Amino acid sequence: MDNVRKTAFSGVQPTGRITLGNYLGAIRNWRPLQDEYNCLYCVVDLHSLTVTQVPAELRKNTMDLVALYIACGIDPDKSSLFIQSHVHEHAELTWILDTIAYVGEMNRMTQFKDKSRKHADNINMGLMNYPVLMASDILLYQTDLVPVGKDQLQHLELARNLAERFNNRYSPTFVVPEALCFQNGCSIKSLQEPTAKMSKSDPNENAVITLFDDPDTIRRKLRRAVTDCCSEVRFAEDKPAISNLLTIYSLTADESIADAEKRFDGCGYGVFKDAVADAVISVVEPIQREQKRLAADKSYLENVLKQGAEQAERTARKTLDKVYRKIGLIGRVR
Ligand code: ATP
Ligand code: LTN
Repeated sequence: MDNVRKTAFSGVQPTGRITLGNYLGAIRNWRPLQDEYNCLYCVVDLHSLTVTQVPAELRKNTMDLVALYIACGIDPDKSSLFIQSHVHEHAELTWILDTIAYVGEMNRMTQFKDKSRKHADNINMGLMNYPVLMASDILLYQTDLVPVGKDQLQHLELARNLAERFNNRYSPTFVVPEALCFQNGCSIKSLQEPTAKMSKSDPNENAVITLFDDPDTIRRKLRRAVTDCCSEVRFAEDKPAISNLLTIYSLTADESIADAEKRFDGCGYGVFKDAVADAVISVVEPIQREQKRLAADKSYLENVLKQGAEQAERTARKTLDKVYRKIGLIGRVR
């Protein structure tokens, strides 16, 4: 790894079909960082185990997501692209950080509370520990920058707190990371319930556009999207549904919200929704084509993952050795 450049790290869980929210809020913003930072992009499969997975589906989703990263412009020659479970240091550092994380602070995590409500029959220790594993992902690589959607800011704050706590208790060891949220921290909302975020695990398929939906499905879902009263295309707090569609349009058509409001002034919702569909399809279709091509090339993907894990492991091992030493564990003679 280049020691002069700063480091960026991010990841997405292979918990299902990647949504337009994941793409616009996170993955899309990763590509431009590659020329300036040492980038590590990870498929965080261990995180996804916190909710029940079907093993065969998890395997498929993981490889599909690797192909999708590349289709979205992650270049394996510029970035380390790897699967979290391939670098065992992630799980090991989690145990160490667990011993300095307080149950009280973990209990306050919004995502933990949300997921506990949604999966009341499976509130496992992993669900509560999820943010510590995420902190380990980040801190292992001495990460400076973490490009994520707005919903992850609380987790990032915990990573910063754990880094500072460890540094204060022992001695400076971890870089304290910063979040990078684009478009003023854009958050794409559900098409059916525009005050909730669009989420891959939403059981209502009509609420979510995935990067795997075909053009007809995308258009149908957008036509069925709920709207607000008064058939006026305007961005406003009391118009969450139309504001969400305007955000999606603005990001996919690359036009400001103000220009879009002017363009659709007096057009009515039908015309507007079709234009949103056109813009979304024009972004999603080329990615989809490339993803499909790459997903079929198993040996290429395996090579990318091998190289990515080897690169990641070198830095991860160095950090973990340092951590073990500082806390008083005896280093293994090799
Ligand atoms: P799940 O439904 O399984 O919890 P998710 O859709 O919330 O998944 P994650 O894997 O948790 O997706 O998130 C991956 C990345 O996408 C994160 O950086 C997150 O901030 C971002 N992200 C997720 N949903 C949205 C959204 N609706 N709008 C913007 N960014 C999002
Ligand atoms: N919790 C994140 C996924 C994630 C992540 C990370 C993101 C796991 N580890 C490290 C950035 C950096 C989420 O998006 N739900």
